[in-house]
Amino acid sequence: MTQSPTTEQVDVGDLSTDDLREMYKTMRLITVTGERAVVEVKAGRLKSAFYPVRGLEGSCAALGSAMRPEDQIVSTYRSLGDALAKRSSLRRIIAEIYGKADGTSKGKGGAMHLHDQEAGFITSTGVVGAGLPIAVGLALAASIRGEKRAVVATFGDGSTSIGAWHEAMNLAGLWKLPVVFVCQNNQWAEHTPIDEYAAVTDLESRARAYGMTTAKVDGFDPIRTARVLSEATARARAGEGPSFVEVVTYRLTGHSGSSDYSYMPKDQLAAATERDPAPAFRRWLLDAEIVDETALEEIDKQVAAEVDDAFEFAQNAPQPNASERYTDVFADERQVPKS
Ligand SMILES: Cc1ncc(C[n+]2csc(CCOP(=O)(O)OP(=O)(O)O)c2C)c(N)n1
Repeated sequence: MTQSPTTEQVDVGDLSTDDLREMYKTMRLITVTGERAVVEVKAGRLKSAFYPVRGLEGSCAALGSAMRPEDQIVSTYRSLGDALAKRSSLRRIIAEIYGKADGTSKGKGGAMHLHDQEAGFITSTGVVGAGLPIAVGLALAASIRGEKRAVVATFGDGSTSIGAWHEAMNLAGLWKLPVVFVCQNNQWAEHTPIDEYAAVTDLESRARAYGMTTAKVDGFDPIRTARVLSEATARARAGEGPSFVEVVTYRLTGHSGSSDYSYMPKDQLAAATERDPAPAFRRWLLDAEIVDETALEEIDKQVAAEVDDAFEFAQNAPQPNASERYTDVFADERQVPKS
């Protein structure tokens, strides 16, 4: 593992102080919202599957700085960070996870199928690897219509061993589609470490075989990650074809909100925890004298208030009305069981 950014080595490129502050806020929002969701699940107030994004905060914040409003994203069940990076409303995401009428899909999608049309957050899916062909379809549509946008697909390292991943990568490479494939390599697929399920663990080299621009970045270095992802989204918007970015991170929790992580080697977990993205970035912002302690405390306070507000909003939001059961869904009413 390489080190987290240090004051001397970092060239922030085009990122302004406001961008860096925004990245820190996004990281904190992801951490605090995720931790709160786990508490709510364990307390039985949130009756939903929840997959923590701990460890990916820097990578998601970097993606947030690389994406523009017109870009679209397709994510996975581990989607909270991607939704926040795409500037989806925190209140409405949390309401959706609670299955409430004020959610981004009026409570019909839930955590597994988050969708926020306004934000360009097209969908998340619980089927490993299934998001990539959807992203390729969106990118094909954008290129046929002449729309200049990047379509981002995020997925875990485990997806790269799924057939749909290879089919999607091949078509995107062949047709030079405006997709950015972002592999969030957290080194685990549920309880299996990457070297126990993959013949080739250098995932970037697999992608290279499909004729696209590839990169591997340290996901604990959000500034370099932001630069690489910005180049990739710009390439897509300019019609220069797809990219694959392997963002190497580490999952700082178990697979799902309720699972244990006793199977994870303690030394690995401890080393990764030392690089916990939001605190590491906070330290770096202070050391580099980019943002002072008072301003950071202010951001921390804002985040705590926004998260409290979002959960309160979601918990008090109305349940969906039964009369809305068949609106906005594709099922044929005659085929839906009545009981
Ligand atoms: C097609 C398919 N096969 C198996 C599963 C069961 N499953 C759920 S999560 C998961 C691990 C996926 O790991 P990875 O893609 O690395 O994502 P991560 O959970 O690490 O973010 C598996 C195998 C599934 N949801 N879909």
